[in-house]
Amino acid sequence: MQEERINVDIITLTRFLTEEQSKHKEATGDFTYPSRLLCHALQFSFKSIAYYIRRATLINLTGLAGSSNTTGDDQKKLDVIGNDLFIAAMRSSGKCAVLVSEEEEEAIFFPEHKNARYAVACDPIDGSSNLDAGVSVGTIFGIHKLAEGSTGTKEDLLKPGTELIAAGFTMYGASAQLVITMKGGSVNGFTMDNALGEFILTHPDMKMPKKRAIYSVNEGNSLYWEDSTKDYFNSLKYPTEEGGKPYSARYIGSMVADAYRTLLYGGIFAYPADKKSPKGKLRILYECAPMAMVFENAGGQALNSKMKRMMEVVPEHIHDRSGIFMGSYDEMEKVKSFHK
Ligand code: AHM
Ligand code: MG
Repeated sequence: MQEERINVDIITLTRFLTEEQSKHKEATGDFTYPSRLLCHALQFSFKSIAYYIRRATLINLTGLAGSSNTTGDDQKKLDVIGNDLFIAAMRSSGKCAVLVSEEEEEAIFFPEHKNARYAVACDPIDGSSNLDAGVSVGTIFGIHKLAEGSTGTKEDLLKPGTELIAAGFTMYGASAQLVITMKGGSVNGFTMDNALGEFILTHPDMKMPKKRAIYSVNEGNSLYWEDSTKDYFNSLKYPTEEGGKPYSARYIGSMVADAYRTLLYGGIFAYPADKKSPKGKLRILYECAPMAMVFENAGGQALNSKMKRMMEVVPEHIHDRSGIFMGSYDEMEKVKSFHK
């Protein structure tokens, strides 16, 4: 019988970031990596949000909090807790000068931390309408460096995704999966080991399949879609070439879960702008731009509904929205050809 080999050289997220940081510094002499303290704080917020989500049904954390957030969505009790946990983590890191959260109308400033050099945008619990059914949700984050001489203003975040120094998400599913990427770097996936209390590198250097016949979109909105969007999705369902097979549809309704599957399996995820929501539904700073960075760094593409590179879209306001199409490289070429 073959003996099972146990991996004793485990790469935790902390180890990974430390090693990457020193490699990067040696290569470029530049410090474009988020500080270790900020990353520790992020990790801690993911672990604690995962913990509360797992226990929600047992400790009366399901259902509404009785309030609505800045974008008019009803807040779940867990939205409020996730937000509070994230804010506390960023404050205690001492490295975050300004934070934008989906759950807060205004940016939050931490002027007590004079040496803080980072601006963070986050959606603490994305897809929260799914929470009470135990469906996967996630936290999305994007990190910018403060402009030279800035002590932290909204403008430090009102920048294109191309200036993000790091971005990613954690999906709270059967296990907690953290995906992170740095500017110009690879995409790496970590799985939470609850026994060790650590995120372990399980998906190094993630690359998206170039194509896959899976589409992920809320087709309930198709009545409101532009004709080009209708034509594109119809072409996936009713192939005209001989022997062509229709695509499979997969839609969870949690961007993080739909994006994670698309990243691993390939295909396309879209939330197009439409006649009902001409500006789109998903938010640029803490949904679209971080995901676009992950997809591009994994070899995919991400565009807005005007077929502009999502990473180059500059929000005017912190909660601005956009239509988005993101997916495998070849599939995105097809999207473009229908939206000329
Ligand atoms: P939320 O941040 O309020 O949870 O909304 C964002 C979510 C995304 O996770 C998901 O892709 C989308 O809304 C689903 O919207 P819909 O229910 O309209 O399909
Ligand atoms: Mg959201």
